[in-house]
Amino acid sequence: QDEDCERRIIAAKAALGKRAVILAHHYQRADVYKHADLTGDSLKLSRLASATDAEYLVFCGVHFMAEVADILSKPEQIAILPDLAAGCSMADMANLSKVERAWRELAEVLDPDEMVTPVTYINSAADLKAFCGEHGGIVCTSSNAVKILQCAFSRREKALFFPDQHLGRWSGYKLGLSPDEMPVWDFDEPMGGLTPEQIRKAKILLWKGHCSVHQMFQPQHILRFRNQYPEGKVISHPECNFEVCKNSDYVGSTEYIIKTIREAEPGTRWLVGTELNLVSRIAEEFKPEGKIIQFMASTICMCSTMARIDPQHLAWTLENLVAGKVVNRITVPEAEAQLAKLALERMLEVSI
Ligand code: CIZ
Ligand code: SF4
Repeated sequence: QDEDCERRIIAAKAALGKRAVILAHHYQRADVYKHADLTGDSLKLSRLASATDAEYLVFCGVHFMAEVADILSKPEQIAILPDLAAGCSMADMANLSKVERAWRELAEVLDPDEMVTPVTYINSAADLKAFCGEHGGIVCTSSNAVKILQCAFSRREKALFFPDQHLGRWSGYKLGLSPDEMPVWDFDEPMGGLTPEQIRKAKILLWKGHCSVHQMFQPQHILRFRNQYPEGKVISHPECNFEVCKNSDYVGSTEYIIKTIREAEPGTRWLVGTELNLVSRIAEEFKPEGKIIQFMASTICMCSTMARIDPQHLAWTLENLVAGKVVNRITVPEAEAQLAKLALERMLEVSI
């Protein structure tokens, strides 16, 4: 059945030719990834896709990524997500009504000239990016969060960072902020569970969100590795908790992790704290150079929503396109898309 599915994907791809481009995120499973025309992180994929003349952008990733592809692509291009249930649990931890409530509550405590800049990680719904566009805010990725926060601080004194507290905390730490300058905004509590005093003292208010995959990595995984292989290197994604990042030799985005290991000396040993599909892929890729690449946790940590994009859904999507039928199109309403684009463009101006 797997082989049958593979044949169907190859046949449909051939029939569509240059009309469709298949994009696959680094976290995508191997049996889907191998059919990709373009691979990368979410932002790189959207930019590469909009630079093509393809009519259909078949995004093998999660929902917010297909939204970004729709926002940044040409008007005639159509973004498609092969399974609409492929969401991101972290992105779901912030929604517009909770962010608007936080905004109102902050306005009660802070003077207008002390108000915060909203900064959203790209892992968020389009309406939150639009909120940022409307309120002088900006989008960031895991590659540029430090630079984007610096830019936010050059405009206003404080930032509200959502949805990932860990990326926000690590970036603030890199900017020299102390823990009490970065309290957590608990969106289930009135006033984020903070006192007016704490809010006034804060430089970054960290939304209480996290990635369920990266939270599995723990400092003891690193300790065990270092005891066994003192010469080994540890590299982690900034969605990992603070202690994991602090105990790593390198911290950075998926693109950064791949580049760092690619450029490392042959024969080096690595412990990697990010999604399993990515780690397994680079372990294979760099094996011929004698690089030994280990996954950080002993349990399996895959992005289960990303894994919903399976060969069956990809085959079904492509075959419908061959038959002239667009399924699972992702469209961001025009007004929302324009504001979200503004927040994305502010980021692109600061950082390429
Ligand atoms: O922006 C992306 O693609 C994600 C989710 C992570 C990363 O570090 O690339
Ligand atoms: Fe979202 Fe985590 Fe999956 Fe990334 S790994 S897409 S943050 S759930």
